[in-house]
Amino acid sequence: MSMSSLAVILSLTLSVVAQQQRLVGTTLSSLANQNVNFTHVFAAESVLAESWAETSWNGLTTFARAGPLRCFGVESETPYDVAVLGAPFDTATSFRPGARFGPNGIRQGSRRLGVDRINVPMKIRVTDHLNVVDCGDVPMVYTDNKVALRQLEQANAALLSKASLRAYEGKSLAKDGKFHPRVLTLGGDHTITLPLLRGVAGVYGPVSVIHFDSHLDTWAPKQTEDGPWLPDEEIPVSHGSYFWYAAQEGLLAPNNSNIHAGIRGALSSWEDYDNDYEVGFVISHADELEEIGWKGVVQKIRETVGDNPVYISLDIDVIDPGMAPATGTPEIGGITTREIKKILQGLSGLKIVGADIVEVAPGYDTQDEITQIAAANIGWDILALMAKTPVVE
Ligand SMILES: [Mn+2]
Repeated sequence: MSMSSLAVILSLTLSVVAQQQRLVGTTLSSLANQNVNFTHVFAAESVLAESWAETSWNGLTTFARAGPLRCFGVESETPYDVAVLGAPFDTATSFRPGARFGPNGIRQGSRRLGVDRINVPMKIRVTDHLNVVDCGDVPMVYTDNKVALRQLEQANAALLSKASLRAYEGKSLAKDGKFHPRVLTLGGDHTITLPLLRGVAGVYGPVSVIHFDSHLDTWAPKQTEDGPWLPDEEIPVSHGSYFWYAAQEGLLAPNNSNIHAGIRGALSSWEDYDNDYEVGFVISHADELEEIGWKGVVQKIRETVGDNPVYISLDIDVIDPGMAPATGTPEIGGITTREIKKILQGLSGLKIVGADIVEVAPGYDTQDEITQIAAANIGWDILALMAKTPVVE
């Protein structure tokens, strides 16, 4: 190779390198020309900050990107329409514990959802109708269930006692005639429903409960012949007896206007069904879905609750463990996520005064978070039901 051809190659190479450097230089200088100031980019008035905030799974992980609020602290005066509240409690469960991590598991499962996104089958965008905040979790002691449940009761009552951001035409269903926020609680084992029902009954009077579960949860606390409790000791409430206590306290609407849907758990005795009826429920069994379909289940629910104020309590074990394995007491033969969505859509127009989703124990979930995603989507559908219908007489 001659010196001149080497010079040509060298100069060509140098010119390519120079061109690449120019390209890099152009990119850097165009950024510099825009004077990118990251303090400005993330400032409250920035258009970019706004669009970033609407993108999924960024920022703080709240339920379906609801705004985080220190509901019990410095922001306790800020009004809202719905509070999402975590109840990290699992020390009254009869089998596998772990639901104390349910609230954050459900939030994690909701990261691709948004309260500001359109729920297509429900035909609604929640934020067009409701201001939803996530209050985080209630502190619940892990050494004394009675105290822990009282903590939740106080927190829930504090939220419910406020005035909601929005007021509506017509008369509120609340006993005081005012409009109050609604609470969507993320459990927690199912025992938490007792203090939550005390809260809604305090505001609205007795409510009709729509209870999605594979178990009745109406069992009376019972000392066996050689049981562990001393003669005059109180038998503590558990995730299988809280509805019995709720009935004793007059929290449930009368005349069997409460319903279980998805029931399929084993019984100790056929008399369990008599007891369940006395507590105030009617039953829709999981295997009925094969015969009457989701429309039949919806019809049965609507006939049962009528025009009463409604509280929805959903144990994730109502869903088949193939789609929701991460729960304390799984039962095969459950309903599918598609069926629960159709049933919830069928409840459109009911006056939902509050709701909970319980028994999500993320430690047993699959790596793809299947249970937490199912629970989150169910919560998102319940918010849509709340958005559709204000609690007006
Ligand atoms: Mn259950």
